[in-house]
Amino acid sequence: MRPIIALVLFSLANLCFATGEGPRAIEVKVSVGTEDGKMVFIPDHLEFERGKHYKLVIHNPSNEDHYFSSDAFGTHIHTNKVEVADKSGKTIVEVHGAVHALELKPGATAEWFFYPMRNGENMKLYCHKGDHEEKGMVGTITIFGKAPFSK
Ligand SMILES: [Cu+2]
Repeated sequence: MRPIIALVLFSLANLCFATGEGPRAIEVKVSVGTEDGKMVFIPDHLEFERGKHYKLVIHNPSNEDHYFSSDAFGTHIHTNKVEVADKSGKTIVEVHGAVHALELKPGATAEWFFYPMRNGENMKLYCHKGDHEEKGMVGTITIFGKAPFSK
């Protein structure tokens, strides 16, 4: 019995690696806008700790386009990839390389896989669509903690 369990666990671990998100990505969800059209990010403050691997799930539940933009955030992380899925949830696009803004169409979801690299406190998050920022579509992102291999 034991070898079979070990084999199953081993296969599961391989599956995790095969998806490219690693076994320990911490999932964090954020909404850009709301179903009833409010100009907000929910939550409007995000925190990430160095030494951990994150999967930030950005969803637009509203009826209009919204951005998830943060120039500083983009320079404080290492982006592994951004995945975009179709309506069935199947990944149709993978974006690799540095990213600092995403525009999400109504109903869209994107998954941003990254490692926090440098500390930053209350880095500005905003939506630069039309006058959304002035209407309240702003937030902050903090990266804290020590580098993984420092004492
Ligand atoms: Cu917006």
